[in-house]
Amino acid sequence: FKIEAAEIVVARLPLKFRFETSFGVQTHKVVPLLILHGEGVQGVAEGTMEARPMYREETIAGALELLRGTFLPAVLGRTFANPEAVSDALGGYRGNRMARAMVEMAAWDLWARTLGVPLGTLLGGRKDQVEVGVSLGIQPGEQATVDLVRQHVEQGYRRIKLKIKPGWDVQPVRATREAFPDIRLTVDANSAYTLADAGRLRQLDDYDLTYIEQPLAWDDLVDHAELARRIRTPLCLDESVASSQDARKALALGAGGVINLKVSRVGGHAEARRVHDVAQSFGAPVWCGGMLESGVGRAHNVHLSTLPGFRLPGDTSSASRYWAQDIIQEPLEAEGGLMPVPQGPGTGVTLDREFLATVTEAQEEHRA
Ligand code: OSB
Ligand code: MG
Repeated sequence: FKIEAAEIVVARLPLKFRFETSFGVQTHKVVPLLILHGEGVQGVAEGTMEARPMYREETIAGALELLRGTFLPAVLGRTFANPEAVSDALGGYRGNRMARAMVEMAAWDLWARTLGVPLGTLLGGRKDQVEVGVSLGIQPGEQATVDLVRQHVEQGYRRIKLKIKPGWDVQPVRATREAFPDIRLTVDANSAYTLADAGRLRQLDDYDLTYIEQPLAWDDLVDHAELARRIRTPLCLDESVASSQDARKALALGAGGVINLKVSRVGGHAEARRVHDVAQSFGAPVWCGGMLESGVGRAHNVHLSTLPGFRLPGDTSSASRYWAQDIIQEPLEAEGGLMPVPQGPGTGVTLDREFLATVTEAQEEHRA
């Protein structure tokens, strides 16, 4: 397939809820999109880096500059045998995996549409629906937490993940567990603790959590391995796994027993599949994380989640939880905790160009 032209669109969407994590509070999402135009088809991907380097080191401004100056010139006007060849074209560059993933993921969508096959099928997935949970931001108190959990349990979500931070950890977990003795419950600290907090984190062992997600530093595996020896609850790594090599090292060290797999964080679908395969070889489950994606990124996530190693519910909850209106035409709605995989070629979703235009902040075109 040929990549004839590229379009960058930056949109801004208001979130329906105030999302508080150990990083701070989010009320809007800036959505950078890359649209690759082939011969009569287009492939679309969403960047998941944020304006500021809080989650990982990448930023939207940095990604756009790399796309313009380096990554797009490496692929525009060229013909590729498959999406792996596209990532190979960017393989000499280090880091910046979320930026490279925009090119790689758009290429997968383009290729899948060229072949007329759903993306998940091309990746080797066989499911037509995937299990999903929700990630709930920090609430003002225990009662507010329990009320919000109840809403989502009633909607059928198969796992509740609570964001925690030092000073707000055991309290919401204890309250939630007392109100819901049987739900699958997890927490996510987004790197807010250190090994000095091991005693506090060990108190979470009393609440039957499926895992504690990324308690320690974003770039650390050794301390996670030490913490894993000191507490019973399994650790799940998110920020710390940027590649299949990271996954191998993490699992070999015992730094975690579960991986939150985000396709953009690891550089695209091909690398995500390698992370999935490494985890499978260690017998470790993976699940699909989210970055508050619009329907574009969400559809990519849902397709990736059809691989067999995704054995725990993902964060790809209903798009209507996040947005009053999405930038794609199709609804992405879970029912009973199951998200249907969009059918049709590629991601199976289509940009709503009319609505997108109303939320677009910047737009540019690139040709060879
Ligand atoms: O740590 O998984 C995370 C959102 C933004 C950045 C990091 C994370 C998250 C979430 C939200 O937990 C998941 C979602 O609903 O998309
Ligand atoms: Mg996380």
